[in-house]
Amino acid sequence: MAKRTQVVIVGAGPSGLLLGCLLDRAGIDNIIVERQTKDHVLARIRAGILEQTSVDLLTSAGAGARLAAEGIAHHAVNIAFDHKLVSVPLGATTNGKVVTAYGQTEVTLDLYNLRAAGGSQTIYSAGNVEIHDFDRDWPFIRFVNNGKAEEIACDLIAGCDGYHGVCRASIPDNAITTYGQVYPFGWLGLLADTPPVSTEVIYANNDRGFALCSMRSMTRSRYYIQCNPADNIERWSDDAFWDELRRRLPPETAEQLITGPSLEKSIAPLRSFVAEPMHFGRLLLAGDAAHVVPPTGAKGLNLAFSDIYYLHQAIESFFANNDIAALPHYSQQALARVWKTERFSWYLTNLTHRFNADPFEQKMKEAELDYITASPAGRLMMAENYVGLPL
Ligand code: RFL
Ligand code: PHB
Repeated sequence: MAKRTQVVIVGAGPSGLLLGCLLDRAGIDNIIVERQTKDHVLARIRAGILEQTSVDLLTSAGAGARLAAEGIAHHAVNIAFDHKLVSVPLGATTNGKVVTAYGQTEVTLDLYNLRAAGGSQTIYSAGNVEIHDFDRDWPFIRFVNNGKAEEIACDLIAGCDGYHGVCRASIPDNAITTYGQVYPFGWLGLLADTPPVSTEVIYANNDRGFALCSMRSMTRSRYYIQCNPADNIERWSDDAFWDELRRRLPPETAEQLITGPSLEKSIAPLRSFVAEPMHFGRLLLAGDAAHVVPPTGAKGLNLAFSDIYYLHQAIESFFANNDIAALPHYSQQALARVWKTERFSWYLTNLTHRFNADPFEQKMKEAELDYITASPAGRLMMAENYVGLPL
């Protein structure tokens, strides 16, 4: 077998790139194998809000300079129910921890540039990626590169290949348990070069359905509305989107809304999903490959990064101390945080979306909103989870 490395990372999304950069720092050889082209990966528009722990991790990996200069700190999160908007402060109750608006596209670009400068190899456009013998001590990966079959032998495989990837699917069914649910709605998202309607995120529960106001910069805004997941995107003109968004926001917010042509518009389904354990033999799953949260609360990317925090420590211990127990320990550590974050994302989705027209359920949600905004304990629960639970 021609090629060998210590860790093969499958997937060059944010999880795979961050892991690669942290392993480079620790002097551990790694190769990333990615199914898509570099341009495709770098163009994906997704998350927009980083927890403090994610900011710290990117900084410690050496990818924090542009984030420090361009990221926008949010000191509150807003929740609107019909015509009432309440603001939950962040920071004061969370030991100074806040969240930062900085797009996933920028995070991926910063990590990509850092990796390119370090010289570690990333193979894009890899076809038919297969992982082998990860239940033994000599795993390897096989794929097609520029029309030729290639193999890379390694000590460990990191499955950072997202929800639809090959790694989780390669684990025998009887060795993994999956949990989850698909929500009966999707999010229709629109990106525009218009000033954001609010300097902090607004989650709106309205009788026409959920809406979210977010931003990428002071001149670029990101909005979402709850929609039918089977809706055809062609049916949604920009004007139809803006009209519907305006109807779902409190009137004083709607009045401030500045509209413009969309740069991007797409529909995303919403699901909660966890696979456990996140370890099988010499395969370690991280990020969306192991779990998915609905985007309410902005946890997906952050949870991927907290996995990578635990995973790089486990991999370092594995190589430094021949510590095979570090691998199952990674899964236990990561899952403890995963489940709590799954709970919060599920909770905030339930609180802010309309599932059915049941007036009792809506009353329960209004009482809950009153509690989390009027009670110091309620505000603390909201703020502590929103800024991210400690690692
Ligand atoms: P990714 O980003 O899916 O990357 C996986 C990579 O693996 C590649 N791949 C393969 N490579 C080789 N061989 C195979 N067989 C492969 N199969 C797949 C893929 O091409 C891809 O490059 O997973 P990763 O790295 O774990 O990152 C996860 C995050 O991308 C995801 O959790 C977030 O985007 C979720 N998310 C949000 N997270 C936040 O923290 N804050 C937010 O504000 C936020 N907003 C969002 C979101 C996700 C959304 N969508 C579209 C699902 C908003 C939306 C609308
Ligand atoms: C985003 O800016 O894309 C965003 C913000 C908050 C969320 C989800 C997505 O909960």
